[in-house]
Amino acid sequence: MSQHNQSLGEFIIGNQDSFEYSTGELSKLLHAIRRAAKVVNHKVNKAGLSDILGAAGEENIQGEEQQKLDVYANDIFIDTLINREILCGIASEENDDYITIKGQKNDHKNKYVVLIDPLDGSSNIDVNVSVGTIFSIYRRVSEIGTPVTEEDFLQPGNKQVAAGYVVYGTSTMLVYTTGHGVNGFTLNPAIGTYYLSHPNMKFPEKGNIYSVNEGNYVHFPQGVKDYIKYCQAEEEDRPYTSRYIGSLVSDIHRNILKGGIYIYPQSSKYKTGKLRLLYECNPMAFIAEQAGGKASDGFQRIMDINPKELHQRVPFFCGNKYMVEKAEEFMKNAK
Ligand code: AHM
Ligand code: MG
Repeated sequence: MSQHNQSLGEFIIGNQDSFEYSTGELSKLLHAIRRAAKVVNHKVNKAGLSDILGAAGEENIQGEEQQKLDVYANDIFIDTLINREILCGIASEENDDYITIKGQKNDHKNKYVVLIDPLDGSSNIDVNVSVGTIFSIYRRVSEIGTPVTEEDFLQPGNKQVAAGYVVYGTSTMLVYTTGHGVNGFTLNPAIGTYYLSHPNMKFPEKGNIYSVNEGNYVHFPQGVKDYIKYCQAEEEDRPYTSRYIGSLVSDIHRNILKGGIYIYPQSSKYKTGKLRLLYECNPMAFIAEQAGGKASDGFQRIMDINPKELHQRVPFFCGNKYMVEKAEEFMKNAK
């Protein structure tokens, strides 16, 4: 990758016309996300140097301890996105309720909503392991000129107009889709520009990685236990190799590049799974499908689920299509 590669800014402008509504607003929104991600990246990179490690002393709506960087990343994304005339609302993992944006003229004329997990996997920060940001973008369904409603956020994933993630890893990458394939951009920190480094990302045809928190094995449903045994069996291209970072963005990113399946199932601890449908699973599902993969709750397509609440959790099976289908087969047979 060099500065001869296309920059993210050039790419967004160059591909603006392939977007159905093509008013330039979505491009502006992606520019804003790109900018906020740079600021968060800067902070994440210096995490051991400034007083930013550790807990902030508060719990979020889901009863999880907020890390200082969770709060910081949330503020940066919200402040950056709110001040542009594009969004009518934002929902975040870190906020109990959604935020209504009236717009500078107080006329509620903006068309898009964003759902965001500003810093996913934040319990990994203190030990210098990659974390990420996940975002999902929809057009509002309520009438323009009126305040945004919950209905605008509770749309099924198949209505997403764009989704993506940022991985703050050994290098920082922004990966996104608007429904025309998946493209990945790597940040050159020296000049603060993202360059197209991974055009048209696709799962490789074959995968040999399974990613699941096996410490919870005894609490898993029988179908998942059976599938894990299948992954470990000595046959054809198996046993698969086990890789689990515990940082959704990094685990999925690796599996797209190398081929594999990620599973966070329901368990006796998390009755409906741990991951959140709207700002974790749906955007990752959109990316996975656009990369030729599949995302399911074990029985049905993630993006066809009709959400009932903002912080809803779902079981998540995501990866190479044939691997997810195999896991679904085990889930069905164990029912
Ligand atoms: P978070 O949003 O509170 O960071 O939780 C989500 C994270 C995912 O990144 C990760 O895949 C999962 O939780 C790990 O959970 P566990 O430690 O139970 O395996
Ligand atoms: Mg999260």
